[in-house]
Amino acid sequence: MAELDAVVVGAGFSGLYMTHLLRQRGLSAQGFEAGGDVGGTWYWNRYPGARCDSESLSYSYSFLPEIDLAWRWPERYSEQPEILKYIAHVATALDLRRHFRFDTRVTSAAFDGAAGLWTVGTDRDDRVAARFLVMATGCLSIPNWPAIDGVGAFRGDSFHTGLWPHGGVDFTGKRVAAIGTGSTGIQSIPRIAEQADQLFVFQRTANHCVPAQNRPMDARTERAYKAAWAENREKARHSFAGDVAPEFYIDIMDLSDGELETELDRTWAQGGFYTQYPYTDLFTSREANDRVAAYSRRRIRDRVNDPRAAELLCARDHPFGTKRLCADTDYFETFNEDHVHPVDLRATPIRAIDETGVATADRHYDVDAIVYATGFNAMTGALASVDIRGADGAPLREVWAGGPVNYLGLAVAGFPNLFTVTGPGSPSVLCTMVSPIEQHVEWIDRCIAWMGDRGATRIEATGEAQAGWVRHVNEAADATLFPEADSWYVGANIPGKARVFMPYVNGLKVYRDTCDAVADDGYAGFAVS
Ligand code: N01
Repeated sequence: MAELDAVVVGAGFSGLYMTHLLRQRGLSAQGFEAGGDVGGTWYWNRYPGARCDSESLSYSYSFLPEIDLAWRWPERYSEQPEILKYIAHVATALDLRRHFRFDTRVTSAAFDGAAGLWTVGTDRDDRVAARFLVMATGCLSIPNWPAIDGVGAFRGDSFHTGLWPHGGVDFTGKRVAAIGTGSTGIQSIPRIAEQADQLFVFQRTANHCVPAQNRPMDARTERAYKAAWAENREKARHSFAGDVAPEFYIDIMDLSDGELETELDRTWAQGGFYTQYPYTDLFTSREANDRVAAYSRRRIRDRVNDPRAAELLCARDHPFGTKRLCADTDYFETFNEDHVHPVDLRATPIRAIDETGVATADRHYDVDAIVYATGFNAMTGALASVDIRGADGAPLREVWAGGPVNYLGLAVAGFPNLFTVTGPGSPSVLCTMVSPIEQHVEWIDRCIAWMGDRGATRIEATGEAQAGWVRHVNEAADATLFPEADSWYVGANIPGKARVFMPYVNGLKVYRDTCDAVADDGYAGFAVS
């Protein structure tokens, strides 16, 4: 059996950078990737309208200034093919593909305490041993097929947005059911509606949504950003959300109604996440949040002609932004089209899917295709899908049955030399993703180098440090409105999943400082031998 320094699972932004750093240190690293090529999320999510809700100029590696400065993003928010092109370019430039086995899913990983090695197995019968195991498996990579009776019975075409066919899908002339109105549904529904003959949008919960205000890349903005590239990148690294947008300088509750209206008009015109970055009390004061939510509903009513449809599309059951905020392009106007029909699943729940379509409480919808925009088993799903066994043989999925526990979102007590990138307990999904990915990967790289320098071969989070971190992550979340929503952040989208708020809400800067302090302190909270 091959014996390596490290195995890296996943060839998205995280796994590629991790592999690059390990190889730069002269360590042997084998990567495995279930997809046929690099890209991670951007390899799988090819649904119509798939686009990044983070600004293109911030959504790339900061450790490659030459590529970054030369790269031309066509739009403010990049479409999936553009991002995949960028990742593929980086993989080629750094010659990273040769370190990966593609079309290969890691199925098991067990730590042998005596040898101090992980034995990793795949669905293609690979078996390799490695000192370190880095799970760079992404936060949103295990598609959630909803638990609806008869999902497999449908005789037309079924698509999950997270497993979209590479050749694309032509819905021209088709009757289509779209189930799910989160970020993905909101991006894809307008594009599907452009082709479909009839489109039925099955909505269980209206989500808060702001206009993306996507547009072709503005040449002046790009020039200004690149002229101050190093400062911008440094600012993003030490920001709350890994971005350059101005953050937290306005108390909503200090503003009169008129002032707030003007202020929100301004941020809505900027679009996207700019609508949540400036506000200090948006996620801590229900009253402040309610005022923004009310404004957002008014803006939707302005866009949807049919008042009943407009009311249906207005989010009410959770505070603004406490489910991941959606950003739309033409979503609400789509419902002004005669062939687009919203279906209110609160009033008429889906009873079953059958051979010919979708049966709700009050009627049957005959369709040719069903699109499931039903999300993912987020943050823990990919880790739980691998049979990972720690030093005493305990399976990670059982250790996490009551909710994920770890130290710094990076390491789990009882699982030596295992690192997770952007796992639960880290700010990850609350940020522009590439920034926390770089922070995690660089921290892991530094840790492995530090161990090498002092001849250490084993590092493991202590139970005490882990308990303290889990407590801190929970307390931080409980000081906000986030846990109120039935979101994937708390696992509420997966039946039976423990309800725990998984991301770390105090932001990237605080998190980075904490992780750096732990490292500076000789990896406090870890047992090293
Ligand atoms: O998934 P979701 P998503 N019957 O879980 C509905 C990221 N992302 O793929 O709210 C009927 O948010 C469910 O209804 P409800 C981003 O972080 C990023 O849209 O549970 N409906 C909901 O409407 C995002 O948050 C970008 O009541 C069912 C929908 O399906 C994350 O991916 C772009 C159902 C699922 O929404 C996930 O977004 C797109 C059922 N049984 C996405 N089960 C970027 O910008 C579920 N639903 C990078």
